[in-house]
Amino acid sequence: MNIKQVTVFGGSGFIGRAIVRALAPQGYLIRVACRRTELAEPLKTAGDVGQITLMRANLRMPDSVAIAVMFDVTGSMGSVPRVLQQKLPQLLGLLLRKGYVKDPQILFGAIIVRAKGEKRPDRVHNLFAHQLAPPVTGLERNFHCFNGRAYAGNTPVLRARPGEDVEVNVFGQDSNYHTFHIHGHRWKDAAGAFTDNPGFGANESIRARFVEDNPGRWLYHCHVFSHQDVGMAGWYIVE
Ligand SMILES: [Cu+2]
Repeated sequence: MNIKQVTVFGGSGFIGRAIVRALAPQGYLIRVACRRTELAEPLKTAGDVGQITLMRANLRMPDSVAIAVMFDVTGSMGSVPRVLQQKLPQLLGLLLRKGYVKDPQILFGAIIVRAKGEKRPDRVHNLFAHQLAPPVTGLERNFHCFNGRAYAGNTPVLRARPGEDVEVNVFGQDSNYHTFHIHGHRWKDAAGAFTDNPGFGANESIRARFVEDNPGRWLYHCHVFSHQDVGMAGWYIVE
């Protein structure tokens, strides 16, 4: 039997509640992790008896849980996402040094909103641009990463077939200014102009959407060379 189980962190918050209510009708067994479970109590009625359970997750309780941070980039959280992203390396370092959690993980995720009836792409790739700083890795140098990994071959390998409608979403998850480039490709921006290297900053995102017509092994990367040189690059393979 394949039970779909999911843990929603910050489940008592505005976005967390919406996620739980969206997942419940799809049959997921949902654990709602939050600091004050009493606030999430009303959520239980969104599912069948026992389908939704609440668990206390508190950074001050050792071993309580791995940590997930969700950023709402629509602005409803004010400066919180920006501050959190700047502090994330320190937060992870602190968690390790104090022994609160043995193996803290950062999870990235995006909620992509499409217009009703809009055609879905054949391929969707999501890339999160960020850094892994020495307090996180315990290494001396800083790494610029896509999805927690640095350097082509280690970062996600994106794939597509000729003729496919391809979408690559790239999210700025640190306080840097990045640009996104895929060799051999260009696409139209929101204003309808061709682009091949759009820029984005903290909590901003860009979308590359195109019909694939150029088979090959292509490099994608941030075009800020000091970022690319320390890992912010990967392969895009069309075959
Ligand atoms: Cu960059």
